[in-house]
Amino acid sequence: MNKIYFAGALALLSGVAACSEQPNANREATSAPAEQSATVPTDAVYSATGEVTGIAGETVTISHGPVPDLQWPAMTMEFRAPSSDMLATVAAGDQVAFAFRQADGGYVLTSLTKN
Ligand SMILES: [Cu+2]
Repeated sequence: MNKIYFAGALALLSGVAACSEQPNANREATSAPAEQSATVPTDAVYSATGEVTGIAGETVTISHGPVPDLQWPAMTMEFRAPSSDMLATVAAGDQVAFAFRQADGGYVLTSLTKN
């Protein structure tokens, strides 16, 4: 009588253990994409390097290399500077390292360094 009860308890325990693994595995698999999207906030700052091809007021055109974080290929595009002061030390043809963030209607530089 005791032996049968013990065997039944073991079967029950192993059954519980097997069942509890399934939901855990599912939770791990579904939480990965949620974490990924959480790591791309809209105020993220991206960095790249490139060559200045033109400056007009507070806008600088940069032929920049790939930006993996944004899945951008190399391209030439305009960036806004917070003020023309940031662009005072660079000229067309300069190699630069820069950082930027997304803003309404474009991309705004957060730093610009002549290489
Ligand atoms: Cu670009």
